[in-house]
Amino acid sequence: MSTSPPPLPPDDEMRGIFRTMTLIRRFEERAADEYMAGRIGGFLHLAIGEEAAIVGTVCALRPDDPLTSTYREHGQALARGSDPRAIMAELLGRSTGLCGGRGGSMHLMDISRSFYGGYGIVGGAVPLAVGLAWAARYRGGDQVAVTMFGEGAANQGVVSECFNMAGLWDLPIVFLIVNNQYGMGTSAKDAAATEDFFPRAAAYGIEAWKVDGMDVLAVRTAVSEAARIARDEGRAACVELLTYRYKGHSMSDPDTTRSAEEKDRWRARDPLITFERVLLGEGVMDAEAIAAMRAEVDQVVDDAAAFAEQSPEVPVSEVARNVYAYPWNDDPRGSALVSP
Ligand SMILES: Cc1ncc(C[n+]2csc(CCOP(=O)(O)OP(=O)(O)O)c2C)c(N)n1
Repeated sequence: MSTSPPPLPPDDEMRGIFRTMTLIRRFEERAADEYMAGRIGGFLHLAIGEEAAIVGTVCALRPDDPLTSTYREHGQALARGSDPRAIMAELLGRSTGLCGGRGGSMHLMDISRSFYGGYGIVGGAVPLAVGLAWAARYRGGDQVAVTMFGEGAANQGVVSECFNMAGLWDLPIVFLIVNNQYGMGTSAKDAAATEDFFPRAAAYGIEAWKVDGMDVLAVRTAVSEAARIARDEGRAACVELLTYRYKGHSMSDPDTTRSAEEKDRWRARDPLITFERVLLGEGVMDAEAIAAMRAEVDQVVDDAAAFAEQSPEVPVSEVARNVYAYPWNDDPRGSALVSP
C-alpha cells in the first residue's frame, strides 16, 4: 500500500483553511478579553489549540451535513460561516445575537447552516446527531450527520448507546472524538480505562481510527474518508482527533494542574504555526499575504466586538421567549413568571 501523503488541497482552499483557523483564534482571544471586561456572563469555554480539529472537519463536509458540537463550539459556528457579529453578540447576551441573545456562548446554533448547536450537557448532542442521521435517511437525503464531542463525553453511557444504534442501523453518521486529553481538570489517563477511545466505536462494528488532531490536513483527509464511508457506503464511521486545549476548561478555571512543560510541548505543534509553514513552503502564501490576511481578520473581530457592545441587551421581559411551546406573550402562565 502506498504511504505517500494525499495531494494538497487547491491553493484557494488552503488559504481559506488558514484564514478560518486564524479567525477562530483571534475571535476567541477577543472573547476572553470581553469576558475579563465583564461583558460576557456565565461560562466561556475556549477551543484555542483545537483549531485544526474544527476547521479540518468542517472543510471536509458538505454545508448541508448536519453538525453538532459541545459548549466549546464558537469555532464550529465560525467555520460554518455564521456571522462573527451575531456570534459575538450572542456571547454578550445581546438581542442581535445568533440565537437572539438567549443561548449565549454554550448554545450557538445556526440551522440555516445545518449547525445544530452547542450543548451544555456532556454527551448530550451525540444522540441528537444519531437522530439527524436517521432523519436524513428517512427523508431520502444523502447528508451525513457529524458530531464532535470530547474524550470525557466518550465515557458517558449515552455515547455507547449511540455507537450501538449507529452500528446496528448502519446510519450515515461520523462520530468525532475530540481528544484534548482533559475533562475539566482531570487527565484522561485518570478517567478512562484505555488510552485510545476510538476502539469503543469499533466494538460496535463501526470503522474507527485515530489521527493527529493538530494537523489540519490530516484531519481533513480523515474526516473526508469518514464522510465518504457514511455517505457512499451508508454506514457509520468514527475518528479520534488527538489535540490539546491551551486554556483551562473555561475562563473560570485557573488551570493550575497542568505543567508548563506539557503546555509548551503542545504549543510547539501549534496548528496555525505548522500550517503557516506549509503555506510558505509550498508557495501558497508569502509573508506579506499572511500579514494582510491577519490584518483583515483583526478588522472582522474588532467589528464584531464593536457591533456586539453597541447592541441592545435582551429585555428581561423577553428572556424566556421560545422556552415554552405557547407564544410567550400570549401565555398567561409564562407572563406570570416574569411580571414584576
Ligand atoms: C452530563 C454532564 N455531566 C457533567 C457536566 C460537567 N462538565 C462540563 S464539561 C465536563 C468535562 C467534559 O470533558 P470532555 O468531554 O473531554 O470535553 P472538553 O471540555 O475537554 O472539550 C464536565 C464533567 C456536564 N456539563 N454534563
